[in-house]
Amino acid sequence: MEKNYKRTLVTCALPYANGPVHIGHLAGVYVPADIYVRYLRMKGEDVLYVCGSDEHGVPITIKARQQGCTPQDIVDRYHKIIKDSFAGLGINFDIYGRTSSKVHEQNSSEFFRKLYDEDKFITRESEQYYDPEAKTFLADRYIVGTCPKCGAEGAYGDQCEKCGSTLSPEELINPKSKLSGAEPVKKKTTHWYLPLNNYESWLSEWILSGHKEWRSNVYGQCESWIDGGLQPRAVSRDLDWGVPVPVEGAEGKVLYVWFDAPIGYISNTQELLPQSWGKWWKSEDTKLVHFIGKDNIVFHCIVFPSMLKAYGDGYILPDNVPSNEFLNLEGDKISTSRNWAVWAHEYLEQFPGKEDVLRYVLTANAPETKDNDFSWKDFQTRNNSELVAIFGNFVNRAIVLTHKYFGGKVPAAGELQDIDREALAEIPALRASIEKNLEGYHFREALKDAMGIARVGNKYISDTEPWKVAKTDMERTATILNVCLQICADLAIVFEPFTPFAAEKLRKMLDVCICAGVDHRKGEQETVNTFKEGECAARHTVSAPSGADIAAMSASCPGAGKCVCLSWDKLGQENLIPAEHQLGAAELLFAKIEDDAIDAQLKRLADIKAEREAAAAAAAAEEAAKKIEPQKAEVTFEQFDAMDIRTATVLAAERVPKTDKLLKLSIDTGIDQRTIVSGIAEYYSPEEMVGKQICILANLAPRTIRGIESKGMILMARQGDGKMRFITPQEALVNGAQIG
Ligand code: B3M
Ligand code: ZN
Repeated sequence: MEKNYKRTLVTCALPYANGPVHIGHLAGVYVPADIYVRYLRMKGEDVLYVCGSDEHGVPITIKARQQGCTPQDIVDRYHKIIKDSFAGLGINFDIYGRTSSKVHEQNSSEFFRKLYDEDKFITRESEQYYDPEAKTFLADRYIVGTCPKCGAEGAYGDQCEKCGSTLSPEELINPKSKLSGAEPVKKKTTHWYLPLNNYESWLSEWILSGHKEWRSNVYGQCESWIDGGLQPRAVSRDLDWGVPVPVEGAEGKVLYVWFDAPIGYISNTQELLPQSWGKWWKSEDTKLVHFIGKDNIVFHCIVFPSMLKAYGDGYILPDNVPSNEFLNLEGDKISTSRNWAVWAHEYLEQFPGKEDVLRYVLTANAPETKDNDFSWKDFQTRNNSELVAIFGNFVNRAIVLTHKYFGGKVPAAGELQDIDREALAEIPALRASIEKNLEGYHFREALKDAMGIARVGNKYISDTEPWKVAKTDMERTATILNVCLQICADLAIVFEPFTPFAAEKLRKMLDVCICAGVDHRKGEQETVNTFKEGECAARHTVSAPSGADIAAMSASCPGAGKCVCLSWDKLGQENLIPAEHQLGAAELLFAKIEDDAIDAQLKRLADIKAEREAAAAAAAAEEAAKKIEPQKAEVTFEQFDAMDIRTATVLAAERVPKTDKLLKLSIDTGIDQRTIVSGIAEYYSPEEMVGKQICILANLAPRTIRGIESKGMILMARQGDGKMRFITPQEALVNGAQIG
């Protein structure tokens, strides 16, 4: 049943501040959330949009150790990079906080303390790995060893990155501490656990009976967790980075990162709205929506709700938890450790002015119901054949022709013909579909419909051909261009959630402004401008209390009555821009992306792949080199003594024509000068061999190889990978010295 809420609190998963964000994060969480928030704001709804960095957890401490700096240095660095990337893409949270903040430390400590005081935890003693030299417990990631599944060295205690197997430290062969190299020992330690089993029937009722509308991937995961039987979950860790466990006798223990991180949503809200945060978190009138990736489902649907339930005090639960599947890159899993990703901050540097293109492609290809693939070719095609050729082309033709024939003033429409009415009639229908899709978290479909409006416009202008009509009938041309400009205004509204930069540019061309809704970035004041200054001729700004209705906001705009103010509720209505309204200058909305830009990206990825493959081949060869052949059958002394092995020196060497492997060597054996043909060209050039002292089996029966008589054999040592080296006396000797 749809509840009637008064406000919406949207949270996005807090990215770990141990690396930049990539397109997988953007497609999975942040772009869809941003579309949703922008849409609700344009409808005049009161929305709070909260995110921040997740700055605790073991990976951050590992990265700090690798880089020889402190965990604080790491999170400071990545917090900034991530924050700037979001801002660069137009993802404007009301607050982008951090879990290393003071507010959060207090808040999460207090949260733990209350549950502790009320006996909501159980304690359990368990054996954990301990580094006797570094004198510290070891998180699974801190233990490395040989993978029991694939034999790779350097597998972690929780996962082998080589074969992808999930492991436990017990399974590792030859486990070693990453800190000291010492062999970890088991040691007893006590931790606090949240007994999720106590919340099982409540969770089942709330989710399995109450939220059948959740996406099937989310619902399905919840169902399998609950049906599988919930277990107590540790909420503390032995670690020196994080929020200290705020009870006596807990030295060296911190809150488990997945205990403190979701509380970070609350802390960040408090930081922004120290007085009024409660209405966002503790009012049944608030609709809470968590946007997350699929690997976060259990924490947001099972663990965090159980924490809030245990805490009580009126905390609300999410109304929905839209979660996407994963995005792949060029057919391969995105991986930070393998550098197989498109990083947001690099994209912004390499494609300035193309923020919207990424937002568009990631939405058009969003992995909403299944894993999906990002490819640079598709990126280029979607830009060139959709954004440029349909949306941009339509807008450009409409505005340029209006300037050409009517001096940039919106011409009045005469009587509409069927073709005009039919085009305009499509828009309200598309709007209804867009709204339904956005409200149901189907962003891909919603974008398709929005693009549908651009297609309507593009088809209309192509079919009506105002540039031809203008030769004979200016009145009809006026009507056609009026219709086109109304559709442009619709596009300036409908694309605001999806491609906000282009929508803004379009509004500038049309010289209209828009109510994009109140945001809360100014905190308690809640009077942030909605009409951006300089956006229309009146250069007005407007302030309104959050949640004010759109009509009231528009009316309070200083430019009301003087300029053209658009808002979501006008989408698909008639006459959005009145006749005689003066347009701004025409600009290109989108620019073509040329092959060289795409080729550069493909090359970068190909280089990464080649590097990875070369490293894998080198590692395989290293393994093969270690392979030792079993000993041959026994020989007698006499058999050995029959072999005449001598020192000799290479006098001349040349390649045997038309072969890759053979060298023809003239050698001085001390006994004579002779020719030996040897298969060592793969390992030595002729130049390298000349002058070298070697060992030969001198009395081997001669053989003819490629027409050359070879007398004897050069002694070589051969490794498991086939690599060969000739044998040379440890000190120069005369040629012909006997070996044995
Ligand atoms: N940092 C995991 C992630 O980025 C985690 C999300 C926390 S949300 C409270 O995938
Ligand atoms: Zn493995």
